[in-house]
Formats: sequence, structure tokens, C-alpha cells
Amino acid sequence: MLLLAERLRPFGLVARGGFHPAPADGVPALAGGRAVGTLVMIGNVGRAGGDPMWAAFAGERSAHPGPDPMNAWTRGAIDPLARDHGACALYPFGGPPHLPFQRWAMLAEPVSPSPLGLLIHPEYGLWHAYRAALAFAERLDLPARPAAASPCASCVEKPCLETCPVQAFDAKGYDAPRCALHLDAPEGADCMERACRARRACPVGAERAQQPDQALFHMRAFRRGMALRRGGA
Ligand code: B12
Repeated sequence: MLLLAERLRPFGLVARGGFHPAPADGVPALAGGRAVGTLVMIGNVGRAGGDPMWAAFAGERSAHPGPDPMNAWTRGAIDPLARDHGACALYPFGGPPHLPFQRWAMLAEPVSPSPLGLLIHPEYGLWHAYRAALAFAERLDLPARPAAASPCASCVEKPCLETCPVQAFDAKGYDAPRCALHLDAPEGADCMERACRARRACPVGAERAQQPDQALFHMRAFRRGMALRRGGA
């Protein structure tokens, strides 16, 4: 695992725990139908002053001129590493169908669903994501998953549910088309340029929020994805 951490560091990525999958966890079998013995989650975590993954990606962005530069960059980082470790690389993108990364994340580390649908981490808050998972045939020794209560359980005011300018979030879920319409309008500039206002309203790990260049990149990707779903450009 130490070697893995060293290989991930230049990309600003980190190993985010792992677990030994059960058949119900939806982890695809390896080539030849062999069951996965260990799944290790890989992702990025925001830091005050900037997300190290963003810094690494930004330096290589021009090498990936296609429509999904971060996904292409991620494959470029993870595929060789998986090969060298004798693992199979799985990715959160490329669906539908989507691999259940959020379900896997909850088995690997102390994250839990926030009212926004994003998983919240007790330290990183909402400022983290998953970029890949490494599937090993072997049942590797793993440290025990630390237990931690969800910060949302003791949050009385729930500012995340009060802050969206178009009330795209409520107890029933996330109205993504409503959110995207707002982002298309001039009034959406604040969410576009500084990241989702509801996400920023959460006090947990707030100092780790994305810097404007990273926020704009992700929000543009989200808006482009929503336009494609609508059949737009
Ligand atoms: C489709 C998708 C979307 C869709 C629809 C999401 C939706 N809520 O309907 C759209 C395009 C709208 C979207 C948007 C965004 N997404 Co998205 N998305 C996905 C994707 C590719 C698939 C999700 C899915 O359908 N999985 C299939 C199901 C079967 O998997 P599952 O893990 O078992 O699903 C469980 C969770 O979804 C969970 N769950 C989800 N919502 C809720 C809500 C509650 C209340 C509860 C209890 C549980 C819960 O319950 C499910 C059952 O176990 C995932 C990546 C992935 N492969 O998981 C990213 C992912 C969920 N998205 C992510 C992110 C960050 C975003 C954005 C914030 C990106 C951005 N712009 O910065 C935006 C949100 C826009 C905003 N306001 O900022 C991250 C979330 C990381 C985290 N901290 O949890 C993921 C995991 C991708 C990643 N690279 O890490 N997304």
C-alpha cells in the first residue's frame, strides 16, 4: 500500500481505503470470472489552498484535448499503475450503467450520504471525489475502516438545504435539470465560478473548497453533461 501511495502522489491522488467485496456489492468479476478479493478506492481530497489533484491535472491538461480531459488524464495515470500492481482499474465514469462508487466508498471509509446526495466525510466535508478503484484478485490485509458519525446527524440548521438559489435540493432529492437551468442563466455565475452554493454552505471542511479555476472546470463539465442529456450542445 505504501508503494501505491508513492505512485499516486505525483498525480495528487490518494488511496481512500478498501474492502473485501461480497457478491451483493456489485463489484464486477475479473477476467475469467474470478471474484475480486480486494477493492481499493482512489480519489482526490481538497486542501486549504488547493486540491493537489487539480494542480497535477492542470499542468497536463493540454495533453488531453478531447471532450473529457480529466477522465482521459485519470486513465493515463491509473491504467499503468493498475498493470504494475496486477490489478484491474475500474472508473466512476463511462456509464450508464454507472458502477456504484458511492456505495463502495461507504464500505471503504467513513463517508455517509449528505442531504445533497454527495457523500460527506467528517474531515473533508463535501470536498472530495473518487477517480478510480483498483480490483485485486487477492484478499489483501486492510486496516479496519475507522468508525465516525456523520457530521450531518448533529447538524440542526442544515444550511445546505436552505442555500440553493433555485431550491434544487430537498428531502426528496436533487433536481439536476433545475440546477442546470440556473447555471445556464446569468444569475448562475456565482455557482459556476465558485462551485455549487449549497455545497459551499456546509461548514464541514469548508476551508478545503475548490479554488475558482477547479470549480469552473467541474461546473462546466456538469453543465455540458446536462446539455447532452437534453440533446443540446
Ligand atoms: C450520474 C451522476 C451524476 C448526475 C446525477 C446525480 C443524481 N443525484 O441524480 C449529475 C450529472 C446530475 C451529477 C452531478 C454532479 N455530481 Co455526480 N455522479 C454521477 C455518477 C456518474 C453516477 C451516480 C449513479 O447513478 N450511480 C449508480 C448507483 C447505483 O450507484 P451507488 O453508489 O450505489 O448509488 C448510491 C448513491 O448514489 C447513494 N445516494 C445518492 N444520492 C443520495 C441521496 C441520499 C439522500 C442518500 C441517502 C443516498 C444517496 O445511494 C445510492 C444507493 O446506494 C457518480 C459516479 C459513480 N459511478 O457513482 C457521480 C458522483 C456521484 N458525482 C459526484 C459529483 C462531485 C458531482 C457534482 C458535484 C460535480 C460537480 N459539478 O462538481 C455534480 C453536482 C452538481 C452540483 N450541484 O454541484 C461525485 C460525488 C462525490 C461525493 N463526495 O460523494 C461522484 C461519486 C463522482 C466522483 N468522481 O466522485 N452526477
